[in-house]
Amino acid sequence: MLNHNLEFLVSEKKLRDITNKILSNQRINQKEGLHLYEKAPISLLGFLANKIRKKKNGNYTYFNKNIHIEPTNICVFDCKFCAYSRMLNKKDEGWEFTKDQIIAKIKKHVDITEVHIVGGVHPKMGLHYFIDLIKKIKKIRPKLHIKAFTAVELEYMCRKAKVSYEEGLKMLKEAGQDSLPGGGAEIFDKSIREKICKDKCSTEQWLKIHETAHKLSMPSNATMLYGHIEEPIHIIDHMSRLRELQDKTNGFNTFIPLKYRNGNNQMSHIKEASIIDDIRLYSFSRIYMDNFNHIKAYWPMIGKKTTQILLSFGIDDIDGTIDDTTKIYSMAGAEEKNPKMSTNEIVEMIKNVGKIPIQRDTLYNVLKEY
Ligand code: V47
Ligand code: SF4
Repeated sequence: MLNHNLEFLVSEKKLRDITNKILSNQRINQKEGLHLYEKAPISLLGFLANKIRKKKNGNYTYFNKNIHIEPTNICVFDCKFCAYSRMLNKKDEGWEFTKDQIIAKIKKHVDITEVHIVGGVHPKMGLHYFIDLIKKIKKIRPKLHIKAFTAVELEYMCRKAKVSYEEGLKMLKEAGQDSLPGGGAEIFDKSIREKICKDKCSTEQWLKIHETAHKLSMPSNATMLYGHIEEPIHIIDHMSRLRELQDKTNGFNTFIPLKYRNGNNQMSHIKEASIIDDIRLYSFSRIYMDNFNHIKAYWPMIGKKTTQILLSFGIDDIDGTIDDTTKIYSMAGAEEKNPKMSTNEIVEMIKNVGKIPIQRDTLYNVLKEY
């Protein structure tokens, strides 16, 4: 029950009832979630989020040693928020790495445990191309965890190769792919999706692909793009659909809210969320996504300073060392133009807020405590 000395945080009866429900470990429903998200002061959200974080992860804050590979920025789709993709006919601004170039990049990074591979949807890089790439990576680094291809890329690959999601994912798994990243989810609500990314995989397809991966013992992550034209009700709807699938499969490792960045895209007129909005969204995620073990702040996108603040608002994971291998966010105007952090820097960032830095593998096994 709510301790008396907290009543100054929660004067309103409805909010107090919701708070008591959370404190007694009961799940809050969509209506309660919406009320909490819209009405609670961030001090209350932070308090509740931290309680949950502590119960799930103690004072541990996770990071991993990884690089990103973005094989191409050529893309057949036209998401309005994307600053990164180029059409095939604008090839001078695009890049296409060869498999040899990708292997050379991986060879340069000897101490990473994970490679994250996500790029544009190139009409000529299909399922068999990527199966071969994955085999080549596993040949030189059999133990490297390969987290690859958003549901958007997978939907296109499987459709073009005329195989079911299950067949396609099985082939990728046999080649050596270990898990799926969480991208491409954006916002599940149909009317918003129609306005920001109408030509790529649908909500139903995104959820089906992740469900199928979980069935094949390929875990995955989940994301949500926030801070553009969505309303609070769409955020609750998005999180509820993920929470429902997680109840069914328990295959998601982490939830990653992705803050919309407004540089160089077709929605640049939209103002970015404030830091208060970020804190509200992240701490609410920790409270509402009660069956997700981890909530990740992806630091190259949200910036180092905000990431550090979020560690005091329920966040227990900040992703990885990256080593300047991603362009998606710097092209969209994120603070980190050449994102890389040494292990020492990450450890310091976490220790500075009184948390315990843990180097993890992709599946959150502890590799080293600092
Ligand atoms: O789906 C694109 C987002 C995602 C913008 O699983 C933008 O560990 C903000 O999924 N502003 C791809 N976001 C990246 C992704 C990801 C990143 C880090 C870790 C993991 C993981 C997954 O990037 C896209 C889209 O939602 N995005 N443009 C933009 N202007
Ligand atoms: Fe293509 Fe992904 Fe950009 Fe959409 S977000 S245009 S699918 S690269």
